[in-house]
Amino acid sequence: MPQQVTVTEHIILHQNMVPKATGQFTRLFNEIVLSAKIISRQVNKAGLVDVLGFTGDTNVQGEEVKKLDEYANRILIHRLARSGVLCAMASEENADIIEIPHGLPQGGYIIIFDPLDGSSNIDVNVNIGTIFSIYRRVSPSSEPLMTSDVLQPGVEQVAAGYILYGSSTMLVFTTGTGVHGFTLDPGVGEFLLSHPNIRIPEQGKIYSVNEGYSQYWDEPTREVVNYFKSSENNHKKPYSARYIGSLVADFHRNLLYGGIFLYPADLRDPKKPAGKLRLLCEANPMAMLVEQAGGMAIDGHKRILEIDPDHLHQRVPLFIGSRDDVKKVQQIYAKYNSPG
Ligand code: P6P
Repeated sequence: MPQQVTVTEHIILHQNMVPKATGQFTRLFNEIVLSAKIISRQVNKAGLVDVLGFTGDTNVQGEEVKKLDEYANRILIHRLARSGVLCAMASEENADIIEIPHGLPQGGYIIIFDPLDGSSNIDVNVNIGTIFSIYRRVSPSSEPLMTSDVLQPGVEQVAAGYILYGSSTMLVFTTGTGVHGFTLDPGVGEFLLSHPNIRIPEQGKIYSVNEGYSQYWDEPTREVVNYFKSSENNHKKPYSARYIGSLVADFHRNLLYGGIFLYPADLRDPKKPAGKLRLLCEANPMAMLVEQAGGMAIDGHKRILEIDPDHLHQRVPLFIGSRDDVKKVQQIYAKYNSPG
C-alpha cells in the first residue's frame, strides 16, 4: 500500500522541525488548502454552466463562473483573513494592500497572491492556476503596518507555491526545504503527496515564449530565442517550442521536464517596458520554487529574488527554468551590457 501523506501531515511534520514554530504558519497554510479545494470545485464546474443552468442549479450562475478570477479572489480574501495570522494581504486583482477586517485576529504573516492566473483560458479548458507568496512582517507589531512589510525582496519569502487546476488539481510549494507536489483526490477531499522533492533537470529541451511578439523584442532577446531554436546549443538540436499562455501550466511542465520559460521585456506597450508579468505575485514565488528545485530565475541580468520592489504591481522580464539554460540567457545579455 503506497504511503499516503496528506499535505496537512506534511506541513505539521515539517513545522515540528522548525525551532520556535508557533503553529501560525500551519493555520495560514490550512486556509490556502481549503481555498484551493473550493476554487477547484468551481473551476471544474465551469464547463457545465449551461448544463447546470438547464437543471435549474442555482449554485453556479453564468456571470459568476465567467468571472472565476473574481470568485477565486473573494474566496481567498475571505478564508485567508480568517486564518487569524495575517497582518496584510495583496492580490493581483486589487490595486492596493488589503487590510485585515476589524474584529478579526491578526498575526505576523503577509500573503501576496494571483487568485487565478491565466483565467482567460478557462473558457477553452486550458489549465489555470493560483500563485501565492508568503512573508513575515518586518516592522514591530506594535507599530502601524509599513509598505516595506509588503514590498520585500523575494529572498525574504518564507514560502511560495501554486495550485494548478488541470486534468487533476495539484498543489506545489516550498517552505525553503525543497519543492513538493500534492495531487487532490476529489473522492477523499485531500491533497496527497504525489511528487516529493521535485528537482528541475539542469538542462532542458523545451523553450516557452510567445513568438508572436518577436518584432517587439530587443537584440539580446532575439539572440537568446534563436539560440534555443538553433542546433548550436548545448542540446545540439533545436529545443521544442511549448507555450500554453498560462504561466502556472507552462512553468509546471518545465519544472518536471526541464526547459526555460521566457517573458521578456518588449517594446509593444511603452507603459509596460518591463513586460507583462508581475514581480510580487508571479515572478518571485516562481523564482523561489525554481531555485529550491535547482533551477534559476533572472530578469535578464539579475536574480529575480534580489530585486527590491518599487511598487505593488511592478512588472519584470522573466527568464526561468533549468539552470544551464538560464545561465545561457545571462551570458548572452551580458555581452550586450559589457562596457566598451
Ligand atoms: P501572452 C496569463 O494572462 C498570463 O498572465 C500568464 O499566465 C501567461 O504566461 C501570460 O499572461 C501569457 O501572456 O502575452 O503570451 O498572452
